[in-house]
Amino acid sequence: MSMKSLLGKNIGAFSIKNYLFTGGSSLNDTEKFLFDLQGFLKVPSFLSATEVNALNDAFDANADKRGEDGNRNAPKKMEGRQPRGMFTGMLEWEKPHCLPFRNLLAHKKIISYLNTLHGRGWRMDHAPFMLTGGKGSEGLIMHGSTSRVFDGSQYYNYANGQMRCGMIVCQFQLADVNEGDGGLAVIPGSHKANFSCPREIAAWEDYKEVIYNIPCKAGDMVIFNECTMHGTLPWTAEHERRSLLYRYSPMYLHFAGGTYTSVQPEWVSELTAAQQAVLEPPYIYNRPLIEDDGETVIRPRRG
Ligand SMILES: O=C(O)CCC(=O)C(=O)O
Repeated sequence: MSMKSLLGKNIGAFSIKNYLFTGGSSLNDTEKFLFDLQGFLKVPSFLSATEVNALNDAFDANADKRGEDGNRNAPKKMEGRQPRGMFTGMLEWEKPHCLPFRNLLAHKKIISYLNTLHGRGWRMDHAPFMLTGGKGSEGLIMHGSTSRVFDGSQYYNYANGQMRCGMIVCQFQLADVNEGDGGLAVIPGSHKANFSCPREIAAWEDYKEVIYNIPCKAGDMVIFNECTMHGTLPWTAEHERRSLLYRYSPMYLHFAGGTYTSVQPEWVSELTAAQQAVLEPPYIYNRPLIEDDGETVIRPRRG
């Protein structure tokens, strides 16, 4: 559906209730404290075992689609390792394999996190991808805009009782990450840093103690702000890394480059109204907003 036609839709459904909507569900106080403090939050058991199995089964059935992560900015002394593996395009895989990925787009449990960090009306930024790789897969230098400059695409702001973020990343672990296995690492608190991160720290050579490789169980989700310094430590475990990344931005922002068209591909029409809402381009008026049930969509003229 084009943006033009969408803007013309459902204005009749607009109501005072919608206009005065309450802002939806929110994080609990502990989660708010931790995200504000750290610039990331681990949410244990976000996915059920059934959901993890369905996602893993879909990857196993599409093992031939594995590519390489083209982003090979590893610290110099780590050069020569094998590149990280990457899967993309899962939302378009043949049924039933695309379905567990489509179900994650507007997952009922993600709503409170995105409402709290973006305000309502958040949207998918980039396409989802999975990072994988066996023992010896290379890392990626720590990166993130911090707070040393204002970057409208990746930022952290707290004002008037609200946290607000530019692009954020939801990383769903589909395999355990034990302490020291490698994979996602962050510098906690760096979303508020006022100085550039020295290269030796970003390349995890010195001050290793400030870099935190987040241990997780399969099914846990880590949500982090793109402005929090983050990167990848080389994978050391015998089992394969399996980290699925969905990135979301506020409704007025589009991070990924290129000229985009607002005409959606045919498969999008198969999605629920809530899932389609997440794939809308950036705009404000009459934007579809997802209610806490993960199904109902309202379209107030302005949120
Ligand atoms: O390995 C990770 O989880 C971090 C990935 C990352 O920072 C990136 O793809 O930009």
